Amino acid sequence: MAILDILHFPDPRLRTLAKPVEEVDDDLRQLIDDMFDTMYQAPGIGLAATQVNVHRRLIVIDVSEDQSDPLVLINPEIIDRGGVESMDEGCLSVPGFYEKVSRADWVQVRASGRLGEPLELRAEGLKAVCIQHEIDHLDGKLFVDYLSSLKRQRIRKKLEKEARDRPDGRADASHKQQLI
Ligand code: QAP
Ligand code: CO
Repeated sequence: MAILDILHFPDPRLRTLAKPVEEVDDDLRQLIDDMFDTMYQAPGIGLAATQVNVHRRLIVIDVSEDQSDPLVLINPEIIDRGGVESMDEGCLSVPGFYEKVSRADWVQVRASGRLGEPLELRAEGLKAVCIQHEIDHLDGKLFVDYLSSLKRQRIRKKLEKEARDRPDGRADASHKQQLI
């Protein structure tokens, strides 16, 4: 069990374009387990590897109320989408802020699972929104990018101040990129 440090907006490392996962091995599965531990203890419903400073295309999601529906998506691709859904989003990298974002309300996703097996699924509602939010992270994109620049700037200033006021540099300790 390991809780990983989460990067906070406006950390420039959150803007990194993640590379495809090439091999699903025990090291990757250890990272997946640590990402679930980190997400569940937050608590959160989705976490992308980018947020823990690992720039590989991997996300974990669980939108259930009782941590009963873990979903691992490796190299996820949205192959079809439809509908429009507007919902309040938050982000573990933007702690304390929630804003409405408009996205597709269903997605068809192709990915690999925890054992490297090919996977295709259709998700709708919160799960579909969460998948789109997490894949955005792999492309260096954050939900605040969909807000007005005024709102984004306000959030940035508050989080910059919080980072300054945090003497131990918590949540900013992982300066070295992990090599997976
Ligand atoms: C993305 O976000 C998401 O500010 C996942 O203080 C969220 O798990 C997609 C969290 C909502 C769709 C709808 C945020 C935890 C967790 C915070 C999260 C916080 C503590 C966010
Ligand atoms: Co997020």
